Amino acid sequence: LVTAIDHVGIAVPDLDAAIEFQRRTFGLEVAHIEVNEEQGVHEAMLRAPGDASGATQIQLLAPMRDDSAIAKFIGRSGPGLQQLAYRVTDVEAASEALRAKGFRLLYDSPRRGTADSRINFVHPKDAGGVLVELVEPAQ
Ligand code: MC0
Repeated sequence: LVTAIDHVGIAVPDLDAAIEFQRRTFGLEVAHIEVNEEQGVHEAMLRAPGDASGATQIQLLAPMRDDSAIAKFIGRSGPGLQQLAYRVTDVEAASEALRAKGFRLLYDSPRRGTADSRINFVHPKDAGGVLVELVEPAQ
């Protein structure tokens, strides 16, 4: 089902401060920054300097609205690991295969993720307490 670990997402209160922390402390570089209005997040993808394109990235997620998933997560748990994203070749097929096994998917059909990827999520209560994102990268 899964072809790679796409990214690990960290909920942060302040995107610029979190980018600076990761850069100065660990030497990670910004690969991509965007706003996702539907998800209510301002986000950055980071990678280690030597990584090939397609390697696992670190995603920093800052809330843009009080009613966003990230604002709610930080309000309850504080900043920290929020999601684990698996890369798949066909998010609809992967979602359907998991639904058929009884897993709850959060969306009936895929939504737009980072860099025009197509995404869905497995409910954290069905995945060992981890919010699992399925990511089909843009062609
Ligand atoms: C909530 N729970 C989590 C969790 N969020 N457990 C692990 N990891 C998380 N991230 C737990 C709660 O503590 C609670 O446990 C239970 O799940 C149900 O909580 P709830 O209050 O009913 O649900 P909400 O309102 O907190 O919503 C949780 C849910 C939501 C996962 C449904 O966050 C959601 O829709 N997430 C998908 C969208 C998202 O995360 N977007 C931001 C990233 P107890 O034991 O207290 O019952 S956007 C993104 O990721 C993009 C752009 C991309 O990568 O391309």
